[in-house]
Amino acid sequence: MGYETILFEKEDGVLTITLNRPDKLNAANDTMLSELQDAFKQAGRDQEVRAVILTGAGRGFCAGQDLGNVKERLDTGGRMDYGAHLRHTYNPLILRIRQLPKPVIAAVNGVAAGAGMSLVMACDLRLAAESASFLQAFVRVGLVPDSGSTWMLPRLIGMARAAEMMLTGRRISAQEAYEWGLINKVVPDDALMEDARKLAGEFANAPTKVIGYIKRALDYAATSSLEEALEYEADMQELAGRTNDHLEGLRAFLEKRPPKYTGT
Ligand code: T3D
Repeated sequence: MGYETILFEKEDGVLTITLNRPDKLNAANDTMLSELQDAFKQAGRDQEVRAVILTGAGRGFCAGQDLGNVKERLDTGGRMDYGAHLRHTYNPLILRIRQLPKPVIAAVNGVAAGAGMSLVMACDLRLAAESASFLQAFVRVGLVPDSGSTWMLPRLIGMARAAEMMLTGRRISAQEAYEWGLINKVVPDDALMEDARKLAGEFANAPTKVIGYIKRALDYAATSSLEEALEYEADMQELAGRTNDHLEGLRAFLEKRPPKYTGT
């Protein structure tokens, strides 16, 4: 695929995107941010892709914004326009991941800091290696949590713990993240990718279109009233009811055999 900062590998319906700047713990520079946008766009368009794994090369998952880049701007007398930068890079990327109508699994192989942690939270399911860790690094460099952190983190772990992580910048272990509900599972370091591939493989045989509707319904419900959520569920159910996979699921149940979903 010709990317400089990420690896893009497709196999058996699963696309694995690997952040690949290991010397910098996969800190995100502008090239990486635009390559990620492009990779997730491809994932959405490619009918063969039915699940995505996001992981990191080396000992880190992603250390957030590349602060070297920011320093270069300071050294040349300029200030970084963070608002504009966020609006053009991280914000559309987070939305693209959330709105991808396919499941995205984070396989967190090491530290996830700042916007790197936001990338983890934007995924649908999160597996982490025992040695992984998580921090809201923003405050440590005098910045406000961004890239959706203020929206996603309290929803995952509650306001008290989110405030603690954001205000102190404290680094938490994978085990603590699991106990707090930030991630779905902790696995031994050397089993992480195998576990992630197994899960993604199950998704590659799941009713993909319907999974897209479930993602939409969950995100919608996060900011709506019960009445609105009920109405939206009815809309999504109507769409699900028109899929081939719904019919196949019904037939398979009645014929007492495993379903063969095509994702359509
Ligand atoms: O508009 C906008 O862009 C605003 C967006 C902001 C979003 C953000 O993400 S702000 C937060 C940015 N990230 C951070 O503040 C985290 C900085 N990194 C760290 O605090 C630590 O590296 C970690 C706690 C993540 C890991 O610590 P440790 O001891 O395991 O590793 P290390 O030795 O600090 O890092 C290893 C190398 O990676 C090192 O390079 P070197 O010395 O071996 O050449 C280090 O400089 C580099 N590195 C780590 N994080 C970054 C980085 N280089 C550039 N940018 C980084 N964020």
